[in-house]
Amino acid sequence: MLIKNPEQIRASEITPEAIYLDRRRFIQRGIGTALLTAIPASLASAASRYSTTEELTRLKDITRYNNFYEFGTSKGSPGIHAGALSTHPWSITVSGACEHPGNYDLADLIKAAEVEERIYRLRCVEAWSMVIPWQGVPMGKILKRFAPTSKARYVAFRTLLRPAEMPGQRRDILPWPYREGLRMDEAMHPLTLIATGLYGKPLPNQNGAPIRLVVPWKYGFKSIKSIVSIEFTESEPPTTWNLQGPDHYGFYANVNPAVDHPRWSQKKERRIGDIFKRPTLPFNGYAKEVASLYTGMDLRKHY
Ligand SMILES: Nc1nc2c(c(=O)[nH]1)N[C@H]1C(S)=C(S)[C@@H](COP(=O)(O)O)O[C@H]1N2
Ligand SMILES: [Mo]
Repeated sequence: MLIKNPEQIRASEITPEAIYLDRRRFIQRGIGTALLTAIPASLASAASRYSTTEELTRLKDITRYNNFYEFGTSKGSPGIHAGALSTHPWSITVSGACEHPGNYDLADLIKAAEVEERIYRLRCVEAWSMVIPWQGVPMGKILKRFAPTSKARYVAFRTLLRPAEMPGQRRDILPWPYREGLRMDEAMHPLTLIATGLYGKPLPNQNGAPIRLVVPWKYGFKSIKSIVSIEFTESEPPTTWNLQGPDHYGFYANVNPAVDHPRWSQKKERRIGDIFKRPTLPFNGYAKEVASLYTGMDLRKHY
């Protein structure tokens, strides 16, 4: 086998993906991080017990095959148009049933030192899936700082409304701004992530810069992008896809191979990059961690 030494590798051969994978290999072998100053602190932490070891989806697919209707409805549109969105400065309004409502600057909300890596499956309701190496902070850690009161039973999220930079918002595709929500125990679950990056780089705009939600056991539409508002509520908040099609898109939207969508059977999925389909798992393979949140609930009714 011919092994190239670093001088022989042309710069053009080194992709951000390759650099990221290489760093991970060093970390996994336990090589002291003091020597590897280029490694973000986030990646130097031990592999999370919540991460999958499945093969990662290619960066090119993660950033060129997207759903972000604010930038158009075809898969390639966000990759083409989202670059125009300006994400500096970015602030988030926190309101509702909590002791510390206010307008928070993103940098004050998320400290670099807290960022960790999570490799999660993402399963879209359209029956495709990916494996994405996110960087982010467990949502619960952030929500706790606002001291939600006993009246806070749900959390509602909203995406930025800025038609000047989001061409999809100039058309009546969805009720804008995009809204999502979680029950409080779902939001506080350790798997629920506020993502700030992927593949060791700041979040690309098409993936929801500067911060987006990632709830790996639910269909992808719950994982709302480019969040500007967090509100603690007493009752179940309205959500975009549920408003659009109440019979097809439930509030819970837990991945469930036993409940089909009229357009897509949910029994199987195509992992982007694969040829053959694979079976879809209940709760997207996270049943051990999250099934207990739904004890006593009829998940055929609460789809
Ligand atoms: N604001 C907003 N968030 C969104 C969407 C959207 O159209 N607008 N699409 C959702 C859907 S349907 C999916 S599958 C995921 C896709 O995330 P990705 O493009 O990073 O893979 O984002 C979700 N978050
Ligand atoms: Mo989706």
